[in-house]
Amino acid sequence: MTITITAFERSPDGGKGLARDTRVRWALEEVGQPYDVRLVSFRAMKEPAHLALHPFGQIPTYEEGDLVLFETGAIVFHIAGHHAGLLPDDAGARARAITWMFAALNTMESPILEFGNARILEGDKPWSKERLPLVADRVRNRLSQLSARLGSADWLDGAFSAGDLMMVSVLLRLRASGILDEYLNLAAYVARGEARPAYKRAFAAQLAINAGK
Ligand code: GTB
Repeated sequence: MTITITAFERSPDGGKGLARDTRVRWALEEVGQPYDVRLVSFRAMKEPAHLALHPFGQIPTYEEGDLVLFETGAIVFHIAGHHAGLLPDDAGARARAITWMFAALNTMESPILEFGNARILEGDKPWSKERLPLVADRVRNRLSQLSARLGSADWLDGAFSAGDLMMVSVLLRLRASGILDEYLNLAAYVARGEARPAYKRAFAAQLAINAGK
């Protein structure tokens, strides 16, 4: 069955791969599933046809026959659950990989998004100078804890899994801030993720759409 995802017609990052369709593309590449992409404008995202797929008017969405999904956590979990390559067969290891997906999305992504908002959207507010260090320290706190757990391992729990895919995708949002480089093992972990052929294919595919826009 054909898989179709949606992505920005024009990503505000100009092809840095930070929009969340990249993590879905990466998952599909890891499991070797071909997919189509439907590009949507910011205006089209808020119109009824797209809202029928995504109640919050965002990208990405995922369509496979009658199935329509939104939320990258749910989409990557669906892909990982239906194709070999992203979740271990052993029940315990599988549950731990899923735990890392949730940790990436709940425990790590929340302060990272807040930090991004504080840096970019609120940077011109009079209170920004006071608030930004607090928000940055919340991120550092989580990064220290994650760094301690990862230690010198390549991946979070044995072999590469959907948990790593999601964690690397979330950490990538920090690169421009320089904060990730304070944690050498995490910077190397993210680089390992980016070096995977499947990530490179996913990145190149979104770049082909967004480069030069
Ligand atoms: N929790 C949802 C998920 O994981 O799927 C979040 C989806 C989401 O935030 N989608 C964003 C969106 O559609 C695109 S990825 N935004 C439009 C809107 O809400 O109207 C977030 C994003 C956007 C831009 C950059 N960038 O340019 O660097 C990075 C990430």
